Amino acid sequence: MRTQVGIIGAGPAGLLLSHLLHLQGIDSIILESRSREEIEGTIRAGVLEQGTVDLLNATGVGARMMKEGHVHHGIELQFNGRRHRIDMHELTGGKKITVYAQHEVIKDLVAARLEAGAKIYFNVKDVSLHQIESSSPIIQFLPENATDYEEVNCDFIAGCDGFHGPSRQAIPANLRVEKQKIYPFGWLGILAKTPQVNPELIYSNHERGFALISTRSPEIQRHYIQVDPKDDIANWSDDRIWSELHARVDMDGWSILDGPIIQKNIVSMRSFVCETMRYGNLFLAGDAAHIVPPTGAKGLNLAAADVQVLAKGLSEYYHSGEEDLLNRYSEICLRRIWKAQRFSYWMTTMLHRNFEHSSFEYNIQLAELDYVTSSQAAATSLAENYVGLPMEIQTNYSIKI
Ligand code: RFL
Ligand code: PHB
Repeated sequence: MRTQVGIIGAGPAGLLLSHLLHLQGIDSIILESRSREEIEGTIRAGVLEQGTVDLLNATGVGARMMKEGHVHHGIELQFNGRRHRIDMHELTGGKKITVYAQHEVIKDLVAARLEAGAKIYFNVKDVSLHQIESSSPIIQFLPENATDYEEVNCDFIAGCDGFHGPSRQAIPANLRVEKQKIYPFGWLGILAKTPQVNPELIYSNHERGFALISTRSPEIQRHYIQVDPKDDIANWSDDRIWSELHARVDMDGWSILDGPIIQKNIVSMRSFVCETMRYGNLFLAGDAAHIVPPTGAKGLNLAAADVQVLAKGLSEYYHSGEEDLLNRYSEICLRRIWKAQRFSYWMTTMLHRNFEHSSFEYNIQLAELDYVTSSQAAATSLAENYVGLPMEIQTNYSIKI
């Protein structure tokens, strides 16, 4: 089969890229190793930057997000037994974030793509990339329930297959420039059937470790606690999780509410950048090229920013033969990526308890929090990064779906 852009991965990056290309008259095929049910049911991100929300709205896939998502004008930082609000709306001239689950974004994008007649192959196996240095790269794969391999012949391959996918590995190791930091922190995340306890997210630095109070709806809450990344979820009974959450976020006269935990898991944390985001006619986007620790809530938003640049570059190439933007793809994306890396690293090191640190370093963390919550300049810096720095490249989409 033939298409203009072969996309590996139906995560936020791959689906959004396919959608943006379609709006510009460019054909794509998506290959995804998991089932539609699985990708639409995996619990991950929750915070969408203003720019991501604007992009989803401008391209006609924001209606449900606007109805069911929750707009937040601020966040709260808790330390030393006190809570301090960062008024992002006020500090950024009216910008805000929207809490809307990643798998809901996925559902909206899959529905829009299928309605527009897109080809998405779910449950594919053995995806491999060939001839990526040439102008006619090939993706080989085993379709669901098939015994014979098939090929997608395309002009470009978009590697949107997340951190563990094959796309990044297809770039010769000696040409790949990669930088990474592993943290001694893990996040134990839960979804719980309990009422919302606070109108805004609470990021808590506590002696026992970091905790985050987030939400999904008035009835379903999303909370996280810092744990050892090598810890086993089997060691965490629901009672133990709730008692740790209480210890880390409750204050005089205020308490989170326990309830049935419907999902729990532990993820480890790393910062990673593959600076070689283009090799021949392969372009990497989203987690395939970079990972941020979730404390800054940036991963999905960065994926959306990458594909916005890539879609515009491909559009210029197909509509006017202009390759300048494609040639500058890595350079343009990396400026935003490194700023998001800096912010995510800063939030992570400021808010987590590093048990290998001395009390000196812990006091520096608390002083940083004190500064950020008492200086307008420092709070503004946090706020403008949290709501999202301006997009490097913008396109006026005419909605045709
Ligand atoms: P994804 O979502 O990993 O999608 C990649 C897709 O590729 C498929 N795939 C393959 N397909 C075909 N063949 C293969 N060989 C394949 N190998 C893999 C996979 O099945 C998958 O469907 O990457 P993408 O699209 O780049 O999107 C990135 C985001 O998912 C990620 O950055 C965010 O979830 C990060 N993140 C957050 N980001 C935010 O912007 N705001 C947040 O509030 C936020 N919170 C979070 C987060 C990530 C978290 N975890 C689980 C690490 C909270 C958490 C706890
Ligand atoms: C979430 O609601 O899942 C969430 C919120 C804020 C973060 C990370 C995840 O920084």
